[in-house]
Amino acid sequence: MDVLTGEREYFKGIDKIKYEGPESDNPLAFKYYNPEKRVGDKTMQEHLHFAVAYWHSFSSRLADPFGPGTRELPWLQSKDPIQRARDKMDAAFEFMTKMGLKYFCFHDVDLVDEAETIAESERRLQSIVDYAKEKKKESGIELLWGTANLFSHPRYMNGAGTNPVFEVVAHAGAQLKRAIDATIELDGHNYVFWGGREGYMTLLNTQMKKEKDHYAQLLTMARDYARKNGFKGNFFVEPKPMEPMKQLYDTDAATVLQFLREYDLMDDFKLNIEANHATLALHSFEHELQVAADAGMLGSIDANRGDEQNGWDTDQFPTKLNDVTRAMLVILEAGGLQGGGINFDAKLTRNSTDLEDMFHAHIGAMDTFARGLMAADDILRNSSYSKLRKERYATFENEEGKRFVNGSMSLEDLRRIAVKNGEPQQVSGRQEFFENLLNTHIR
Ligand code: XUL
Ligand code: CO
Repeated sequence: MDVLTGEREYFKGIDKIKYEGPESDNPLAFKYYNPEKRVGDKTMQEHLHFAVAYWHSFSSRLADPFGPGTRELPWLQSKDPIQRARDKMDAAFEFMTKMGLKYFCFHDVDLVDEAETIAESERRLQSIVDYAKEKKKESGIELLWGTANLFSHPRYMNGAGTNPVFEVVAHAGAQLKRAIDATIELDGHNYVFWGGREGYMTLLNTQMKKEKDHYAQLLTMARDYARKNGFKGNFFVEPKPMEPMKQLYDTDAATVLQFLREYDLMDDFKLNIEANHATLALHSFEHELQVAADAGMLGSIDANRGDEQNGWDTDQFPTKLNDVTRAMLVILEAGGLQGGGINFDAKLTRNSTDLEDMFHAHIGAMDTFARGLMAADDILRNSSYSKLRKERYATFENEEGKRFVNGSMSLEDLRRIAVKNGEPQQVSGRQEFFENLLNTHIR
């Protein structure tokens, strides 16, 4: 069976997307993303590790809270859940192969629908995992990360790992186990926790400390189980402040770091930073990336964007070059992502109903990251950016500054120095200069 077409070809009339360069006017070609092109010490492909999100691209018919889905997905026609799952997988591997996407990410229930009983759900997942192994082998495509959807089923309405009822936590454990099994069997590079229902709607009915203790217990059990079964990859926690719950415990990067430290999970876990989640937390994407990077915990990213005009998680494809360049600057300065990649956790807007729209969305996003990568590399290599940033702190290299940094100075010493030197000279932060510098290097 041909990996490109599976049992039938879904994306008819679209060939493999090629790099044609910025002069090309072919909408179904890359203008900037050239996988083999070297940027610094690595190729674009090595820097970027793009992944498709199974849920948005192959499961969602683009429903929103005000209406049902608008697009037909020809791979979801079969009445038989296993056949439907196989058809979906054929479509996914055809799409990834045509796009040149080397990685994918999934929730357990994206691969195949959950059944009535745990045993049947396990059987179903095993069957589609066996099929995925074949497709992986034929195509060379790899699993960037797997996860369990512990937020959609009504039983999780009060949380999964943080549910006040132990029997629900046990169900979450059963589901977590099979998602980890699937990830290990598919040689997944990483495993993600996004705690969509791990939080509360009102603190009035919630014992927060107890719930967080339970959540940490579940993460610890998951870590121990996976390690015992040979999983060598990273665990990632993906912060988000709210939605679907009013308050999520994994609020932002700093909060998750504190949680991982408190429960002694720092060695096995890192962070998966999502752009739109950063916006919801009233942070910039680059801020969240920097917080993770400064702790040596920048694992992976979920690439998307929100909309300036509204405050919800619109999960649009990332097309804003200036924002992506700022993100790539942090990522490059951190020495890259630790084990992860760039997962397009992004959906088409509800009126983009042609199958071809999936290609435009991913081509645009990949080109944007390729340009952001080149611009960031150029800024770091060929501009005064790093030097000027360093120079802002030059006074801490002086004898007295150094003593302050080393901790060999007291508050009385600071007073003495302040009195001796008088009012310090004003030093401009030169924000507009830095903003112009960034724009000059975006080509
Ligand atoms: C939801 C979200 C999830 C996670 C995986 O906002 O980002 O899709 O990435 O569960
Ligand atoms: Co995400």
